[in-house]
Amino acid sequence: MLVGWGGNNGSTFTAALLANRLGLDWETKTGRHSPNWYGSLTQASTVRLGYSASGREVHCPFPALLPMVHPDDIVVGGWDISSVDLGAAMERARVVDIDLQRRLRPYMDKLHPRPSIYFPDFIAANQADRVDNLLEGSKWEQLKTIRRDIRSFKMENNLDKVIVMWTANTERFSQVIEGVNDTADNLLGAIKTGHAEVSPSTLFAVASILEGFTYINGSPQNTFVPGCLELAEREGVFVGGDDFKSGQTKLKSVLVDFLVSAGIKPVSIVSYNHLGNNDGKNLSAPHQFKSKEISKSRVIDDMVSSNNILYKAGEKIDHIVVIKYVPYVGDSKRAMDEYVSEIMLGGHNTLAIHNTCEDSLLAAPIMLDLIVLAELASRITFKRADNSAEGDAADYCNFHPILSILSYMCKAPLVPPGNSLSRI
Ligand code: NAI
Ligand code: DG6
Repeated sequence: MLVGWGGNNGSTFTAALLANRLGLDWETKTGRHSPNWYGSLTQASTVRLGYSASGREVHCPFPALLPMVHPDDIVVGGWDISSVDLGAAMERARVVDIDLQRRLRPYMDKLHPRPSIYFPDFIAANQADRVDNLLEGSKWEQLKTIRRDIRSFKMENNLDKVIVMWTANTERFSQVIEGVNDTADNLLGAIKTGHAEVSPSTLFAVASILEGFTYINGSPQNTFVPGCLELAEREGVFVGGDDFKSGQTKLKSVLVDFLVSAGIKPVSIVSYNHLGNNDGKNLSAPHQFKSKEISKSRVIDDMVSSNNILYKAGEKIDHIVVIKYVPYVGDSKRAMDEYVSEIMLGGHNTLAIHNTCEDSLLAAPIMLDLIVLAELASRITFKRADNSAEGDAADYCNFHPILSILSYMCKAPLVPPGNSLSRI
C-alpha cells in the first residue's frame, strides 16, 4: 500500500506493474517497446556464482537465488490527499509514453486512492491546490482509520501480507521532544492528545507497525522518531528507509567510494539538480528542501572517515546540494555534479557529470526491490553462531526490526543503534 499513490512514483510504479503483468507493448517514434523492470536489482540483475568446471564464469538471475515474490503477484493500493484516479494521475505525471498510457487507462481509471491524513504544516504550502481527499477526525481516529484500511485491503484482496511504503511528499523534519515522541508509549500518548509534532508519515508508520506489517520510508524526513523505532522493536515489526537512492546520490556513493579507495582525495563536491515535477515543486519550500539536503549530503560521511591518510580527524569535503524547480522539464531531472579531488604533489582532478533521466522511472524499480526484499527478509531466520543448543532445539531469530539490508536502496540508511552502514 503506497502513501502518495497518486504521485509520480505511485502512478509510475502502478503503470509498470500492470504493463508487465498484462504484457502490454506500445508504439513510440523509435519503434515498438515491451515492458521490463530495468533498474531493478531483483528483476534485472544477475549474481556471479563462480566458475564452471571448464573455468567459465557463471552468473544467475538474482531472483533465482531464493524464492522471492514475483511482481505479478503484488496487488497495489493506497492513499493520497488528491482524489484523482490512477489513470488521471498517470496523465498528470507525464512520465509514461502516451501510447502505453492509452493502453493502461482502462485498468488505471478504476483505481482510486483512499482519503489520507493532511497536516498542512508538514509539506509545502504550494501543495494545497491538489488537496481534496482527506480523512476527518482526531489524530487517534485517523490512526484507527488507516489501521482499518490496511486490514480491509488485505481481506478484500485475499493477501498473505501487506507492506506499507511512504512515497508521498517530502515532509519537514519533526522536532524530537522529550515526553512526546521519544518513547513508544509517549508517542502513542501524543497521538491520543493530538500533539502537533506527530507527522502524517509517523501516523502511517505507527498504524502499519500496530497492524504487524513492514513500513518503508521512501522520503527523507524523520518519520522514524525514537518512539516509532521503539514501537517497531517492541512489536517485532520491520521498518526500513530512508529516501530512495535513485540517481545522483547512487552515483555519488559509488564514485566517492571509488576515489577514496583509490587514494584520491575528493575535496569539493557541488551537486545541482533541477526538475519540474511535483516533487520539485514541494522541495522548492525551505523546510522540505532542508530534509532532502540532509539526506543527499550524508552519503559521503563514512567514506571520509574511513581514510585517515587522506582526511585528518574532523576534516570535511566542501559538499553543496542545490535543488531548483523548473516546471518545463517535468519529471526529466537534470543532475549536474562537479567533483574536485586532490591528486599527487598538489595536482587536481576535476570530474563534471551531467545526468538527465526520468526521476520516477528510476524510482519505481527501486520501490519494487524494497518491497520484494523486505518481504524476503521477513521470512529469513538464522541461528546465531554463539547458540549452544543443538539441531532443532537451537533458537532461530529474525533480522533486527530495523531492516538495514534495505539501506542499499536508500540515501540515508536506517540502521540499528550502534551500526554504521552509510557506505552501502
Ligand atoms: P509527487 O509529488 O509526484 O507525489 C507525492 C504524492 O503524495 C502526491 O500525489 C501528493 O498528493 C501525495 N501526498 C502528499 N502528502 C500526502 C499524505 N499525507 N498522504 C497521502 N498522500 C500524500 O512526488 P514523487 O515524485 O512521486 O516522489 C514521492 C516522494 O519520493 C518524494 O518525497 C520524493 O522526494 C521521494 N523520492 C523520489 C525519488 C525519485 O527519484 N523520484 C527518489 C528519492 C525520493
Ligand atoms: C532533487 O534531487 C529531487 C529529489 O527528490 C531527487 O530527485 C530524488 O531524491 C533522487 O535523488 P538522487 O540523488 O537519488 O538522484
